[in-house]
Amino acid sequence: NEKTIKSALVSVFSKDGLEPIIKKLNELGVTLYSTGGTQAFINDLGIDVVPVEEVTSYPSILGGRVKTLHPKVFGGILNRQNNDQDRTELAEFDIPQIDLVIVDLYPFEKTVASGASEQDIIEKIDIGGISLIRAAAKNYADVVCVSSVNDYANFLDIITAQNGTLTLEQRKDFARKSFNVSSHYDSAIFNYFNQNDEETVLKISEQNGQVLRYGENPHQRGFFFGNFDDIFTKLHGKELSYNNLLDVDAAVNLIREFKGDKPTFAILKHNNACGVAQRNTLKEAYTDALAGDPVSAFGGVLIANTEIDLATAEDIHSLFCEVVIAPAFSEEATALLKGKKNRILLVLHDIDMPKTNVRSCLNGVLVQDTNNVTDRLEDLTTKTNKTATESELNDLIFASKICKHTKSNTIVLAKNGQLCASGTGQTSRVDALNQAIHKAQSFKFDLNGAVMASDAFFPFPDCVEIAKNAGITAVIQPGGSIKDQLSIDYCNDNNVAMVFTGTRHFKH
Ligand code: 93A
Repeated sequence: NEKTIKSALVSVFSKDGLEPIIKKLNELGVTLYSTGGTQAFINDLGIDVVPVEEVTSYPSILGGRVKTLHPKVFGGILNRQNNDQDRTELAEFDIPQIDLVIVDLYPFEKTVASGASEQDIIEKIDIGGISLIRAAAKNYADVVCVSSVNDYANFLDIITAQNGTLTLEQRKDFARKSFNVSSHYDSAIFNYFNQNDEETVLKISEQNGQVLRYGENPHQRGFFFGNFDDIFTKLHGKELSYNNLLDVDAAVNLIREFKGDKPTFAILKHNNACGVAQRNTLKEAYTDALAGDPVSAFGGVLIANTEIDLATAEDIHSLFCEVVIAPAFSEEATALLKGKKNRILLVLHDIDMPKTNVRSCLNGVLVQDTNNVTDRLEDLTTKTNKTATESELNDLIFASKICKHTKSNTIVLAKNGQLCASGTGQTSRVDALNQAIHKAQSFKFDLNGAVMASDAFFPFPDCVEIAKNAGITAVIQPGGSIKDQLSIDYCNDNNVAMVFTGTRHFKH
């Protein structure tokens, strides 16, 4: 299974490191075939080389795009030396045997990295060279393929030590490396085209989507696809930004939980509620939503589940906010709220929201059903000896609904139809709870008799213990941990009520 190299086709882009190999092959009496630039390089070394055009009886054409792509070249590489038919055809068509192929491909990746034009990049997609590599590597039974400058030293050592002869294992190892080179090369081309795809997405967005001032930050482009007017009538204000749209989406989804309830007002910042309250009048609801966190409310998105009247509008008017949303605005309220040029006023139509949710992920998209399970009193199961009072039950449902629309991990604390505070987007539930308690206390909320909602189960009883010590008397959670009982036991020992919803509300 040893083969001695008697002929070689050398076609390299970079001539670096080639000289000692050519000299060695010449010393071993190997016949050299070569393409234009490589041929000139070999001639300059004073060594004889047969131009590939002489083999093919064809010139290099199309500006070099076709120079080795010819049956005489590929026949010379792909023929099986132990196959009689192949031998006959080789003789019949006057095809020279080629035992060694040395190729250094057009530098595609380097050209992309240099910021070259698209045309220059396309020209650097090597066709002939990659075919030579694939052909020679496929026929490793008879042919040696050296496809990378990195293998020159090793190859030179072998032919020096073994007088131009290679074993089958050595040829196969060069084939393995060659397919590594060719697959890497093609992946680089794919990645380049794929990148272009992303550019295309942005171009299509620019032409067909709504062009936003920018994306999440000023250095990012942003576009919106959707039919805004189906959902809202815009009464007043500046263009909605990318971040406004995200907040509006969060606000609309949250307020839908309270459709048909008594007047409810919510204030959102960065897609999370920082204030929510349900009261007998909308004005009171606004006042108590704002009290939840007057600091965060600055520049927030406001939403009501019922018409905004003048009394409420008068209070809202003194707050700097980006967007106000409601199913209706009274005439006087509209006139007053239009008093600030940039303030966006949106009338929310009574329509269904999409049932699927799409977001980008890695090099694709994630699609899921929207979370359309609303927690209801009749679905709760009490797990503790203490049952929640009617007022606690209302607060538990209220808190759990807010929880569903708050970034995970989240804990929501509420009391008397008012959001006291929430912990949002924390990496642990304990952190979320501590954040909520700290925040509620900093805004002077008395948490005695307040309730706690969690978006997901408690793996340990630590949260209920911390909550109890802060004054919490009732807890709502989905349940489902193998250690649920530890939290239930703690509640039983400490006169806390706990109910299960059976539905987890992660929001990542
Ligand atoms: O344009 S090509 O894809 N067409 C070919 O037929 C061809 N054959 C070899 N490029 C081709 N090559 C490449 O030319 C080799 O991979 C190598 O990178 C380069 C060597 O050209 P020269 O010897 O003229 O410098």
